[in-house]
Amino acid sequence: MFQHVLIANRGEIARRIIRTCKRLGIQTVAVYSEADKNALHVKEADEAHHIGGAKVSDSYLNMEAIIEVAKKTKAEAIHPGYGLLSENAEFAALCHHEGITFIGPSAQVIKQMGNKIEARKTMEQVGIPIVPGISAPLHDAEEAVRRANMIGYPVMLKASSGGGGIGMQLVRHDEELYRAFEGNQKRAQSFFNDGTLYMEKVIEHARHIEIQVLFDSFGHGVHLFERDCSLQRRHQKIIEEAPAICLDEVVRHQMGQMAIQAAKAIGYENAGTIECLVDQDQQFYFLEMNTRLQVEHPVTEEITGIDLVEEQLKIAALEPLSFTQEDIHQIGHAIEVRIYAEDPVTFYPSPGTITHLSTPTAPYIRHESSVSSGSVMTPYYDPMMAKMIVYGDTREIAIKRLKAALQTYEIEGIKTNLSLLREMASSSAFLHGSITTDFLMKEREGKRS
Ligand code: MV4
Repeated sequence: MFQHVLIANRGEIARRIIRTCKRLGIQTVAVYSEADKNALHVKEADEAHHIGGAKVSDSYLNMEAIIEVAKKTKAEAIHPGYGLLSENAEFAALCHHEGITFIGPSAQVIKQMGNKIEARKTMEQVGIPIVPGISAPLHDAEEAVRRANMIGYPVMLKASSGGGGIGMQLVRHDEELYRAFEGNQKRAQSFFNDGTLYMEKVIEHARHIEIQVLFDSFGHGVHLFERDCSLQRRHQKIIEEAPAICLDEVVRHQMGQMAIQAAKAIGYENAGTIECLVDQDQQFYFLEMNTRLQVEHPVTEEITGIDLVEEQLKIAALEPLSFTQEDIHQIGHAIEVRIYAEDPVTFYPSPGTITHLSTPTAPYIRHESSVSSGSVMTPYYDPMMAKMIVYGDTREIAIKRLKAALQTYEIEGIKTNLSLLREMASSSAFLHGSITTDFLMKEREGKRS
């Protein structure tokens, strides 16, 4: 196992990674920006190094500065967390070139799955069901309209270098598509430096289900079942849970096998997630693969008892997986809510100082946060300030506990989405599990107009 690991991230995920490293006796090296001098991850790491200005491009995305700290501190490996450099193939390659282990898959696999058209093609070839659509770049609006008429409206226009819903638009008819095409192309170009668009049929009344996989460096792997992430708003997930209540046991098994097959086919190594849509007839379709540890990984940890960060570290240290598929079970139910420092009406980030913070504690509550009383939410980074994960033997118990925990959660000084979370957790749609992706698409459009 490594003796020193550098964590190239900030906030709750940096703290989460530090915690597992400490338990495994690994020395932790934090990096921080000008704005994060007083951040908790800086205090909790064994050592911390300043890498640049507040803007992520000057610090957390500053590859050279991070590599320099790794070399100086003799860190043998870098954990990228999520976001930031976690799916940056160039960074993974740079680590490799410098003789530092990037805790994640190879640069080649990151690149392959980062190109969503390429990912569709690869999965199609392996025999994995993909969403009906095209697996080649759309050249112009005319071609898009021709293709849309073959696929059948509504269609989803997507950016090939996008993912996570950014640069995605639902289109209902020819005229709308003509209007949408160029704007989306430009947006994709400015966001991802790649204006390539593709198109899929919209799967209606679907659920957004993702399968967690773990593969070691010997090509052996397991899946850790699914998470249901259907509750999203403006491409931000709000509530995630495991298991998914909609899946029948046969389909759950098929999806697990599919995820293993997909990961094997691309020579995947480390933790990864296969995102799917599951329609009302329990048909599932591959959407994309995320080649990182995800924000919502704790719900999987809670129901399987496996520490995903520990497994990531062991895999990167070339240890074989210490369990097989038969050892992994879904026990109980876990729900995660994300607490954002944002205005509940406009959804704009709400930076400022947290003057008071009181979070519920109980054996069945797990709190992953980047802040404490007195912390400052700066405008430079993602406005997610914490995640709360509740566990119960059943979904009903977990929801009851979630509602009670949200009632006692107190944040003062900044605006947050707590009221929205309370509303969601108490809604009958959530209780009955009837929330599908289009429920939120409609709701989202309503809010925008
Ligand atoms: C879709 C879809 C329906 N049809 N693609 C959202 C995250 C990103 N990885 C893909 N997403 C979706 N892709 C097709 N062909 C529905 C979603 C989706 C969604 C869309 C809008 C608002 C909320 C959503 C929640 C989950 C999934």
